[in-house]
Amino acid sequence: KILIEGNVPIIQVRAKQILQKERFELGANIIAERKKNQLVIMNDRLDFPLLLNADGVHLGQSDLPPVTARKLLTPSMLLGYSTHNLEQVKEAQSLPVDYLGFGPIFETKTKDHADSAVGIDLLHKACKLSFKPIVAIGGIDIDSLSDVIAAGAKSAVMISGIFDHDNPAKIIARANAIIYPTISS
Ligand code: TZP
Ligand code: MG
Repeated sequence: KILIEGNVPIIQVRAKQILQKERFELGANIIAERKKNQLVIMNDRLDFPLLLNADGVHLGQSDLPPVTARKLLTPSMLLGYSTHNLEQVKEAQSLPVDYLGFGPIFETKTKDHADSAVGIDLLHKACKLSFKPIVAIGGIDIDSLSDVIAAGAKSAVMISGIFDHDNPAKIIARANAIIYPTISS
Protein backbone atom coordinates (compact mmCIF):
# COMPACT_ATOMS: atom_id res chain seq x y z
CA LYS A 1 0.00 0.00 0.00
CA ILE A 2 2.78 2.41 0.94
CA LEU A 3 4.64 1.55 -2.27
CA ILE A 4 1.55 1.95 -4.46
CA GLU A 5 0.50 5.21 -2.82
CA GLY A 6 4.07 6.45 -3.06
CA ASN A 7 4.23 5.95 -6.84
CA VAL A 8 7.22 3.64 -6.66
CA PRO A 9 7.94 2.92 -10.35
CA ILE A 10 8.56 -0.83 -9.98
CA ILE A 11 7.23 -3.14 -7.27
CA GLN A 12 8.87 -6.54 -6.92
CA VAL A 13 6.88 -9.24 -5.15
CA ARG A 14 9.51 -11.17 -3.22
CA ALA A 15 7.78 -12.35 0.00
CA LYS A 16 10.04 -15.30 0.82
CA GLN A 17 8.52 -15.91 4.26
CA ILE A 18 4.87 -16.42 3.45
CA LEU A 19 3.03 -19.43 2.02
CA GLN A 20 2.97 -19.71 -1.76
CA LYS A 21 -0.79 -19.28 -1.88
CA GLU A 22 -0.40 -16.09 0.14
CA ARG A 23 2.30 -14.85 -2.20
CA PHE A 24 -0.07 -15.44 -5.09
CA GLU A 25 -2.82 -13.49 -3.30
CA LEU A 26 -0.39 -10.70 -2.50
CA GLY A 27 0.64 -10.48 -6.15
CA ALA A 28 -3.00 -10.47 -7.26
CA ASN A 29 -3.84 -7.67 -4.83
CA ILE A 30 -0.88 -5.52 -5.82
CA ILE A 31 -1.69 -5.97 -9.51
CA ALA A 32 -5.32 -5.07 -8.91
CA GLU A 33 -4.48 -1.97 -6.87
CA ARG A 34 -1.38 -0.65 -8.61
CA LYS A 35 -1.44 2.55 -10.61
CA LYS A 36 -1.32 2.56 -14.39
CA ASN A 37 2.39 3.25 -14.74
CA GLN A 38 3.63 1.02 -11.95
CA LEU A 39 5.29 -2.22 -13.04
CA VAL A 40 4.87 -5.38 -10.98
CA ILE A 41 7.64 -7.99 -11.17
CA MET A 42 7.32 -11.33 -9.38
CA ASN A 43 10.20 -13.37 -7.99
CA ASP A 44 11.47 -16.91 -8.46
CA ARG A 45 8.69 -18.67 -10.34
CA LEU A 46 6.91 -18.20 -13.65
CA ASP A 47 3.45 -19.56 -13.05
CA PHE A 48 2.29 -16.75 -10.75
CA PRO A 49 3.30 -13.85 -13.00
CA LEU A 50 1.85 -15.64 -16.04
CA LEU A 51 -1.44 -16.33 -14.29
CA LEU A 52 -1.65 -12.81 -12.92
CA ASN A 53 -0.53 -11.01 -16.05
CA ALA A 54 2.33 -9.37 -14.17
CA ASP A 55 4.80 -7.17 -16.03
CA GLY A 56 7.69 -9.49 -15.45
CA VAL A 57 9.63 -12.13 -13.58
CA HIS A 58 12.84 -11.89 -11.61
CA LEU A 59 15.04 -14.99 -11.42
CA GLY A 60 18.13 -15.75 -9.37
CA GLN A 61 21.19 -17.80 -10.25
CA SER A 62 19.60 -20.91 -8.77
CA ASP A 63 16.14 -20.53 -10.29
CA LEU A 64 15.02 -21.79 -13.72
CA PRO A 65 17.65 -20.75 -16.33
CA PRO A 66 16.66 -17.58 -18.24
CA VAL A 67 16.78 -19.32 -21.65
CA THR A 68 14.21 -21.84 -20.44
CA ALA A 69 12.09 -19.24 -18.65
CA ARG A 70 11.98 -16.98 -21.71
CA LYS A 71 10.23 -19.72 -23.69
CA LEU A 72 7.22 -19.57 -21.40
CA LEU A 73 6.92 -15.79 -21.06
CA THR A 74 4.90 -13.61 -23.39
CA PRO A 75 7.11 -11.33 -25.54
CA SER A 76 6.17 -8.20 -23.61
CA MET A 77 7.02 -9.64 -20.20
CA LEU A 78 10.24 -8.45 -18.62
CA LEU A 79 12.80 -10.95 -17.45
CA GLY A 80 15.26 -9.91 -14.77
CA TYR A 81 18.24 -11.91 -13.58
CA SER A 82 20.33 -11.59 -10.42
CA THR A 83 24.11 -11.34 -10.73
CA HIS A 84 26.69 -11.07 -7.95
CA ASN A 85 30.05 -10.71 -9.69
CA LEU A 86 31.56 -9.54 -13.00
CA GLU A 87 31.76 -13.09 -14.35
CA GLN A 88 28.00 -13.48 -14.02
CA VAL A 89 27.42 -10.04 -15.55
CA LYS A 90 29.52 -11.01 -18.59
CA GLU A 91 27.75 -14.32 -18.92
CA ALA A 92 24.34 -12.62 -18.74
CA GLN A 93 25.06 -10.39 -21.76
CA SER A 94 24.14 -13.21 -24.15
CA LEU A 95 21.11 -14.36 -22.16
CA PRO A 96 17.54 -13.38 -23.10
CA VAL A 97 17.12 -11.11 -20.09
CA ASP A 98 15.98 -7.48 -20.04
CA TYR A 99 17.86 -6.23 -17.00
CA LEU A 100 20.36 -7.47 -14.44
CA GLY A 101 20.14 -7.21 -10.69
CA PHE A 102 23.63 -6.68 -9.25
CA GLY A 103 24.60 -6.94 -5.61
CA PRO A 104 24.52 -6.93 -2.73
CA ILE A 105 26.20 -3.54 -3.09
CA PHE A 106 26.45 -3.10 0.68
CA GLU A 107 25.95 -5.38 3.68
CA THR A 108 22.31 -6.34 4.07
CA LYS A 109 20.31 -8.04 6.79
CA THR A 110 17.27 -8.52 4.57
CA LYS A 111 18.55 -11.52 2.62
CA ASP A 112 19.72 -14.70 4.36
CA HIS A 113 22.97 -16.11 2.99
CA ALA A 114 23.52 -13.13 0.74
CA ASP A 115 26.73 -13.07 -1.31
CA SER A 116 29.44 -10.76 0.02
CA ALA A 117 29.01 -7.06 -0.62
CA VAL A 118 30.45 -5.93 -3.99
CA GLY A 119 30.77 -2.20 -3.28
CA ILE A 120 30.34 0.86 -5.50
CA ASP A 121 33.55 0.36 -7.52
CA LEU A 122 32.55 -3.08 -8.69
CA LEU A 123 29.05 -1.78 -9.45
CA HIS A 124 30.66 0.87 -11.65
CA LYS A 125 32.70 -1.81 -13.47
CA ALA A 126 29.61 -3.97 -13.93
CA CYS A 127 27.66 -1.03 -15.37
CA LYS A 128 30.49 -0.24 -17.79
CA LEU A 129 30.74 -3.75 -19.11
CA SER A 130 27.00 -4.45 -19.32
CA PHE A 131 24.91 -3.61 -22.37
CA LYS A 132 21.86 -4.43 -20.32
CA PRO A 133 20.51 -2.06 -17.67
CA ILE A 134 21.67 -2.82 -14.15
CA VAL A 135 19.47 -2.54 -11.09
CA ALA A 136 21.56 -2.26 -7.93
CA ILE A 137 20.42 -4.13 -4.81
CA GLY A 138 21.48 -4.72 -1.24
CA GLY A 139 21.88 -2.35 1.69
CA ILE A 140 21.02 0.74 -0.35
CA ASP A 141 19.49 3.61 1.60
CA ILE A 142 18.42 7.11 0.67
CA ASP A 143 21.92 8.43 1.39
CA SER A 144 23.73 5.95 -0.86
CA LEU A 145 21.12 5.94 -3.63
CA SER A 146 22.67 8.88 -5.52
CA ASP A 147 26.10 7.19 -5.46
CA VAL A 148 24.60 4.00 -6.82
CA ILE A 149 22.92 5.86 -9.68
CA ALA A 150 26.07 7.89 -10.32
CA ALA A 151 27.97 4.59 -10.66
CA GLY A 152 25.78 3.78 -13.64
CA ALA A 153 22.86 1.79 -12.24
CA LYS A 154 19.60 2.33 -14.10
CA SER A 155 17.62 1.87 -10.92
CA ALA A 156 17.96 0.45 -7.42
CA VAL A 157 16.10 -1.80 -5.04
CA MET A 158 15.42 -0.60 -1.50
CA ILE A 159 13.72 -2.69 1.17
CA SER A 160 15.10 -1.85 4.62
CA GLY A 161 16.14 1.55 3.23
CA ILE A 162 12.42 2.31 3.01
CA PHE A 163 10.76 0.22 5.70
CA ASP A 164 13.28 0.57 8.52
CA HIS A 165 12.53 4.26 8.44
CA ASP A 166 9.87 5.90 10.57
CA ASN A 167 8.53 7.82 7.57
CA PRO A 168 8.65 5.46 4.55
CA ALA A 169 6.52 7.79 2.40
CA LYS A 170 9.06 10.58 2.79
CA ILE A 171 11.93 8.28 1.80
CA ILE A 172 9.98 7.04 -1.22
CA ALA A 173 9.35 10.60 -2.40
CA ARG A 174 13.05 11.42 -2.13
CA ALA A 175 14.05 8.16 -3.83
CA ASN A 176 11.59 8.78 -6.68
CA ALA A 177 13.16 12.17 -7.33
CA ILE A 178 16.50 10.42 -7.83
CA ILE A 179 15.25 7.35 -9.71
CA TYR A 180 12.61 8.68 -12.11
CA PRO A 181 14.94 10.76 -14.30
CA THR A 182 17.33 7.83 -14.95
CA ILE A 183 14.71 5.12 -15.23
CA SER A 184 12.79 6.99 -17.93
CA SER A 185 15.88 7.97 -19.93
N1 TZP B 1 19.42 -9.70 -2.95
C1 TZP B 1 20.60 -9.18 -2.67
S1 TZP B 1 20.50 -8.14 -1.34
C2 TZP B 1 18.83 -8.38 -1.17
C3 TZP B 1 18.42 -9.26 -2.13
C4 TZP B 1 17.06 -9.73 -2.31
C5 TZP B 1 18.02 -7.72 -0.11
C6 TZP B 1 17.91 -6.24 -0.28
O1 TZP B 1 17.28 -5.69 0.84
P1 TZP B 1 17.79 -4.33 1.51
O2 TZP B 1 17.00 -4.24 2.79
O3 TZP B 1 17.44 -3.20 0.57
O4 TZP B 1 19.26 -4.47 1.75
MG1 MG C 1 15.01 -16.28 -6.70
